[in-house]
Amino acid sequence: MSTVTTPSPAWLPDAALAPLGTGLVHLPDDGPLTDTLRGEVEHATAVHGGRLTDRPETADLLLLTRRTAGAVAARVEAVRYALDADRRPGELVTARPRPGRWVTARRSGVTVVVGDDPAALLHGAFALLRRPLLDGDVVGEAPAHPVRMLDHWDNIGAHPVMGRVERGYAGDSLFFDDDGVRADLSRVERYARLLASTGINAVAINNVNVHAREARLLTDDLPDVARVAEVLRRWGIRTHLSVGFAAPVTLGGLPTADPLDPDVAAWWAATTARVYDAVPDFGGYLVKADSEGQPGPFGYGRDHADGANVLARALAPHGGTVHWRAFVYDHRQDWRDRSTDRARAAHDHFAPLDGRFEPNVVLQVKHGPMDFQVREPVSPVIAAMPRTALAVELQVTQEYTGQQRHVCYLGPAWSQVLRFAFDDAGDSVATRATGGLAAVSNAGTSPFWTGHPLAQANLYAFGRLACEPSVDPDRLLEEWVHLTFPKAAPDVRASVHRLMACSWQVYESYTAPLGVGFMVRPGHHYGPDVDGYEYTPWGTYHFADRDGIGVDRTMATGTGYTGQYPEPWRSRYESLDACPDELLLFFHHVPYGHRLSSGTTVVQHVYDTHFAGVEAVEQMVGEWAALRGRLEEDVHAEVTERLAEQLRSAREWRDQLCTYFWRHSGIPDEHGRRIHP
Ligand code: GCW
Repeated sequence: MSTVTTPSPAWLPDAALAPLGTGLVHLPDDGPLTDTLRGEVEHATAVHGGRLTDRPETADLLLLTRRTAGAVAARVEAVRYALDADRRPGELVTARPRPGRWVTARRSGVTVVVGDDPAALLHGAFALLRRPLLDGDVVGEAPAHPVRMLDHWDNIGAHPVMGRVERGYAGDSLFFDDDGVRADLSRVERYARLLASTGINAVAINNVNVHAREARLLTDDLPDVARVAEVLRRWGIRTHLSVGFAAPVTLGGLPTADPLDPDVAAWWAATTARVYDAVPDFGGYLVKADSEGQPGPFGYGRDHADGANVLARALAPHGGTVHWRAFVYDHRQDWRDRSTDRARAAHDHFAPLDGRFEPNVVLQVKHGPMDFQVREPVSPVIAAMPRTALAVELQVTQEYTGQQRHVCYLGPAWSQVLRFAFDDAGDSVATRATGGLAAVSNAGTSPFWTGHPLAQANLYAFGRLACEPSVDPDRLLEEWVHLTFPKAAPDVRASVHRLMACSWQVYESYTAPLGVGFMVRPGHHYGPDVDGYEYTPWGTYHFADRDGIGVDRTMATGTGYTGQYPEPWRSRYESLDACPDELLLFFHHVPYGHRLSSGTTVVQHVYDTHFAGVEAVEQMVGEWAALRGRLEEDVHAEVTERLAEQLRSAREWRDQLCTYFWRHSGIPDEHGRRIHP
C-alpha cells in the first residue's frame, strides 16, 4: 500500500494553479462563495508569485460577477470584450439562456472571467486551469443542467463485508465514522473543492438503503448534517439526504406511512421544516422505495406518484426537491418463469405515471434498464415521460466495472449514453434529462480519493459531463491528465492517456460479451462466475444452454421489452439483423454459430475478445512499467500493484469464459489457442 498520509491533490495540484496565481488578480466581489474563490487565489498567488490587487486597470486577471463587471468595464477593455460576447455568434449564443453561465475572455494579455452569479464565477475561475486562453479568445460555458449531483452510498454503521460504504472501493466514508458525522470535516472540505472545480453542485451524503442508525440523520443528527452543509455550501454545493419511506413509522411513531394519510403528510411537513431550520439551503430528499427490500408506497396500496408527492409537498415551501429513484423491480423473481423480465420493470411501473408528479419531483432513472452493467441499452423510461423531470443516474463507483482495481475510464461509456438519440429529431438523453445528472460517487478516505489513482478521472469526467454533456470524453481525459500530472513530460502524459482511453472497451472485451451482463460473482460482484446469478431470484439471466445464449426480449417471441422503445429503436432492437452486435445477447437468444454483422460467430467472438482483452492488459502493464521514475513514485507504485491484479483477473475471466463457452457449445477456437478443457 501507499505511504501517503495526506490525500492526493488529485487534479488540483499546486502546479496546475498557475493560471490563477502568476499575475495580478482583481476580485472585487464579496460574499461566502467569493471568499472561497479569494482563498483559492491567495493560495495560487502565494505559490506562483502573483498577488491580489484593488486596481482593475493593472490586473492580469479579473474575476468578476455581472454585478461588478459593469463598473470595471469602462476602465478595462478586456472586460468590455467579455461583456460584448453575447452579441457575437458561436458557443455563447447557446450558453446564454442557461443559469450558472460564465464567460471568459483574453484580450491584450488580460484575462477576464465574468460569472452570472458567484457560483458561476467560481466554476469559471476553475475552468481557466483546464483551458488556457489565447489572445482574442472568448469562451462561454454554462452548465447544461441545473443540478449536477453525486450520491454517496455511505453508512454510519459498517457492514461486515462491504465496510461503511456500500459498493465503495476507496477506503472509509468521507462523512461518517462509528459515531455519526465525523468531528473533523477537513477532508470533506478538500473533496468539496475537487467537486466544485468540475461543477458538481449537489451531494447526497448517505446511502439510499437507509438503515436504522442513518435514518436519524433526518432528526436527531440535524446539527451534524448542518456542519456538513456548512462546509459544502462554501463550495456552492447543496446537501441532500437519503430518507426511508417508512420514516413516519420508524422515526415518528405513527401507525402508518401511507402517503395519503393526513397525519403522514403532516409529519413529513413538520420534519422537513425542522431540516430547513437547521440547513436553510438544504437540497432535498433522495428516495429508494419498493426496491430491494426498502419500504415504499406499494406497502399501502399506493403508487409511486402518491409516494413521491407527499415528500414533494413537504419540501416545496422551502425550495427542495425529491429525487425519487425508478429502480423498482421484483428481486424475488422465479428463474423458472421466463415471462417476467427485470429490464421491463421501471418502464412498466413509471411510464403510466407520467404527468402525475409534483413539479419538484425528479425521477432518477438508471441509465440502463438493468443495473450499471458494462454495456446496456439506454433505459426506455428516458423517452417515455415527457411531462416528468428526469435525472439520469450513472455509477462512478466501479461496482460492475472492475471495482477500482481495474483501469476503466468510463467517460466514453457515459458519453455514448448522453448522446444517444431516441429519434431522428436528435433529442438526446442529455436533453431529456431535464432534472440533471446524478451519479454514485467513487470517493472515500483512500490516499488517492478513489482507491485506484486513475479512477479519479471518472469522478472528474462525471462532473464535467454533467455540465457539458456533449464534450468529447477524450478531451476530458486529456484535461484530467494535464491537470493531474502537470510536471510530467508530454510523452508520459500521452502514454497515460493512451493507456486509459480505451480501457472501458478493454474491460468489456474480457468480461461481458455482446451485452450479456451479470456473469460476476454474486454478492460482491468481482471476478467471473458465468452461472453465478443464473438460478437466483434477481432476474439477471443469460439462459445459456448447449445450443445458444442470450435473452429473447423481442415482441414477437420474447418478453416484449423491445416494445418499450419508440421507433426506430423498437424495430432495430427487435430485428436480429439490425440489432447492434454489442447488444445482441441483451435482446436476442441466438445459437453459438450465429454470425454477427462483424462477420464472426458469437462463440468465436467470445474467444477472440477474451484473448485480445488479456493482450491489451499485458500491453497496459508494459506501458505503465516504462513510466517508472517519470511520474510521482507513490502513484506509480499504486497503479503498478493494481495493474498486476487486473492482469491476473483478466486471465481468470478469459479462461473461465472461454472454457464455459467451449464446454457448452463444443465448438473449438478457429485459431487453435489454448482453452482449458
Ligand atoms: O447495483 C445495485 C447494488 C446495490 C445498490 C442498488 C441500488 C444501494 O448492488 O448495492 O444499493 O444497486 O442502486 O439501489
